[in-house]
Amino acid sequence: MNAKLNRHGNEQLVALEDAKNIYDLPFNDLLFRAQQVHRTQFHPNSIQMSRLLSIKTGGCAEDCGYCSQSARYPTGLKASKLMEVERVLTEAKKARVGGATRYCMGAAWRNPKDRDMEALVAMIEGVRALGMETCMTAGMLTPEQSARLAEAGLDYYNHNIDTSERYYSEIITTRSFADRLQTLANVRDAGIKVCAGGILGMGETTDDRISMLVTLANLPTPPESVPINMLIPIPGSKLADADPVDPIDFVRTIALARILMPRSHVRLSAGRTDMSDEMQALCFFAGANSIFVGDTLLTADNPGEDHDAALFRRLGLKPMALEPAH
Ligand code: SAM
Ligand code: DTB
Ligand code: SF4
Repeated sequence: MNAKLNRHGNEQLVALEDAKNIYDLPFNDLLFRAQQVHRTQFHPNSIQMSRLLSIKTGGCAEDCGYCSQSARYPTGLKASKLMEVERVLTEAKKARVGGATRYCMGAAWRNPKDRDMEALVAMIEGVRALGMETCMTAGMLTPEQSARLAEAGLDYYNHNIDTSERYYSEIITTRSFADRLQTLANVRDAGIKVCAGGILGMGETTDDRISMLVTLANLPTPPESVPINMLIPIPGSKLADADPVDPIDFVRTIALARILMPRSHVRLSAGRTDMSDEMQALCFFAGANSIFVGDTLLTADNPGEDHDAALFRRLGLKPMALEPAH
C-alpha cells in the first residue's frame, strides 16, 4: 500500500486507489482476504446483537432523502414525542431477554435540545443498570452534550456519514458532510465509542461507496462499529424509487469494510428483510459480525427473532458475549 502515517503516527492512511484495487479483486480472492483479516481479530462464528428503539419518532426537520421520519416528505409516518424513560427501560428489558447485548436509542432530531438532555441521561443510566451496552443516535451533538452523555455512561454514539463526501449533498441538504465529521470528533473527544457507517442503494457509484469506507478508515481512530445499511425504500421519500443494489456489490463492500477496518464490528444493518439467507451468509463470510435483532428497526421491519435464530442455527453462528467490563 502507498501508506502514509496519520496524525497519531501509528496507523497507515488508506489511499483511495489501494481501496479500489482491493474492491476489484476477483470475488474469491476478496472474500478469502476478508476472512483472513476477520480471523486475526474476531472469533469467526460470533455475531454481536444490538436492538434498536425509536425513542422519538418522526417530524424531523432534516431532509435526508432516504428517511421515513423527515417532515419534508409525505411518508405517512405519525410523529410522536420523546418516550417516557420507564417505557424505554421496559422495552430494553425485553430486548435483553431476546439476547441483545447493546441497546440503541434513536431520536428523529437534527440535534437534541438542552431541555431533552436530562431524559436522555436517565435512559442511558437505566439501560446501563440492566447490564447492556448503551448506544444513542440523536443527531448532531456539541462538545458539551457529548461530555454529558459520556458522563451518564454512554458506550456508543451512532452518527452515520451515509455516503461519500462528493455525493452527500444529493441526499441531504440541511447539513453538510463536515457537520457529520464534527459531531464524530466531538463524540470521540468525549471518550464515547463511535458507531458510523452508511447506506448502499441511494444511486451512488461504486467509487462513492469505496470513498465512504476510506473516510471512515482514515478517521484518527476508526469507528468501533460500522453499520452498513441497504436502503429500505420508503414510499413518499425522495429515494422511494431508487434502484436496488446488486447483492454481489453489497458483499464486496462488506469485505472492503472488514479489510480496511480490521478491529471494527461491521454491522449488517437495515434491509435484511429484502436479503436472502444466502446473501446474509455471504455477508457474514465477508466479515460482517453484527446485526440488529428484533421485529423492527426504528420504523421499518427487520427479520425478527425466529427467522434469525433459524439462520444462526443453519450457519452455526453464536451470539457474541459482552466484554468482561460489562
Ligand atoms: N436522526 C439521527 C441521525 O440522522 O443521525 C438518528 C436516526 S437516523 C434514522 C440513523 C441512520 O439510519 C441514518 O443515518 C441512516 O444511515 C439510517 N437509515 C435511515 N433510514 C434508512 C432507510 N430507509 N434505509 C436504510 N437506512 C436508513
Ligand atoms: C444505522 O446505521 N441503522 C440503524 C441505526 N443506525 C440507527 C437505523 C436503520 C433505520 C432503518 C429505517 C427505519 O427503521 O426507519
Ligand atoms: Fe431526521 Fe435522522 Fe431521518 Fe435525517 S435520518 S430525517 S436526521 S431522523
